[in-house]
Amino acid sequence: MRIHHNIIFIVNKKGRAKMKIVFRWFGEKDDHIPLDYIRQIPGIYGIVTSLYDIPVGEIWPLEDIKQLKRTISEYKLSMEVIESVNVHEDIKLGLPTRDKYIKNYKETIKNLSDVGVKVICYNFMPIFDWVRTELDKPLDDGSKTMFYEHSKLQKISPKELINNILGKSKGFSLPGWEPERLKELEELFKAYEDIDELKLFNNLVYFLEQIIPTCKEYDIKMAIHPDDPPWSLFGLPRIITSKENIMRMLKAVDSEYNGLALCTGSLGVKTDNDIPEMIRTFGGMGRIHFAHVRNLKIIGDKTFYETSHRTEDGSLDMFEIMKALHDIDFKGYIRPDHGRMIWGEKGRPGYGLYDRALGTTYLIGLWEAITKMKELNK
Ligand SMILES: [Mn+2]
Repeated sequence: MRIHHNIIFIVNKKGRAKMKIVFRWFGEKDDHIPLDYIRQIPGIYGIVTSLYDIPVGEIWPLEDIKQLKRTISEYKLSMEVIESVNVHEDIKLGLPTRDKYIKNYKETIKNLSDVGVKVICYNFMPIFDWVRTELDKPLDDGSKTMFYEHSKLQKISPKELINNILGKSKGFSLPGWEPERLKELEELFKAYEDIDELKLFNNLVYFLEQIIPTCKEYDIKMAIHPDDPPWSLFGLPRIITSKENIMRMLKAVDSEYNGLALCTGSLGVKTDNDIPEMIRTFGGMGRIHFAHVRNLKIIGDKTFYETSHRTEDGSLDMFEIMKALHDIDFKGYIRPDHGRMIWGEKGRPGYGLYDRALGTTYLIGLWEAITKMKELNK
């Protein structure tokens, strides 16, 4: 059965479409949160998910995508954003085999458009995805959260980092930390020995030049996720870290289909990244298609932990961030991002239900207040 969404749900009084709140979910097999619970969060429009069983680089089978969509539709939730379709390491490395994987990526884009997907989130980080040094650091209020301490990272090897992360994931797979991908770690590091930032950037441009025409044809927007954290780790290059290099990337393939997943938490740990200003610039260009909105507390040089969404709890001003999104008339997708583990919840680090649900209502509350204040001040 195909359920059509009531379009009134996303249109405000004046008929202006507004941003859509979505929630990340890891599938029936690997998420402790049932869709039935997610749909009870006020204001939720849809699910952000992925096909976790398909090895990186393979074509996503249409039947599997349709099945996922059917499951989600049963709960009257949309599936318009995929996070992520991961990019094969050979593409990032610029190996001759990349063309095969790019061809597969285009097939996946076509298959996703078939079920109404609008945005594909991806990243272009070598070897590692997001990195933290602790997944369950206790906070004063008894909650637990993810923590990053650069000085600690500098003292350990990549292997030790992986063992720390996977050993603490409580049996949940972590996005970007699939053990099979990390097995050939030494080989991967060797392969990256002569890849500097410029080479990595050129490999990204090559990939985008190939896929963006397909995206245009099938009306699917690409949204690159910034590097998390936005600096080099273990000597590996990172290229989506600042306003300048994001601008360079957007200009290199100058199409609205080549866009950004603006993650406040990833970019925000670098104090010289002015997030509201970035939203106004890139949003004004029509290039932000997806936003991850969360807060974090910077407690030292390249040292931070993830907090609840509230402005007072972290280093980012969430009002200013939501106001910037409101000011650019953002009509894309917003999701709360990592939350703490609270109320005794056991789940995938960063992806509990409770704190992200609180974050959702907070973001929606800010949005309503901004909307109504603007109307009052007219
Ligand atoms: Mn993010």
